[in-house]
Amino acid sequence: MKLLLKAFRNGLGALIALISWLIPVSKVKRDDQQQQKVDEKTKNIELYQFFACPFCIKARRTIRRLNLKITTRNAQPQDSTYRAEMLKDAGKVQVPCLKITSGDEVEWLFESDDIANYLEKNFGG
Ligand SMILES: N[C@@H](CCC(=O)N[C@@H](CS)C(=O)NCC(=O)O)C(=O)O
Repeated sequence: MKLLLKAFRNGLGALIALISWLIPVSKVKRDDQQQQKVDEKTKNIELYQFFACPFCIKARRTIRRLNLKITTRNAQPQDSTYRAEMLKDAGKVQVPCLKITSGDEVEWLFESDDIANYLEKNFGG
């Protein structure tokens, strides 16, 4: 029963991910120089996520709309090194989560609303 529910949830999530991918977003436009600056900043940001999690879909959509090159890390498999890293360094496994690295400092930002606000504040129009 538990397995069936999990399969249903994952299937539904995958369907939402597909629909979200098919629905176009109105992307933020920048000139080449501005985009390069933004790309330089986002090199230090990674999104830890599960493919079919609705909160992660929302975060990926924000990233797409803001035209950001942010690497995604699959933390779903139980043996994922990203999952283990998150548990060890951030103290819990919860996605979506932004890993923001500046020099030796690492910040883990949880909560899809806070992630959207952070990205909007730093890279919005
Ligand atoms: N309030 C959080 C909810 C995030 C959440 O519930 N994420 C689930 C996946 S959909 C999670 O991280 N579960 C941990 C796990 O399955 O190990 C947000 O908006 O980001």
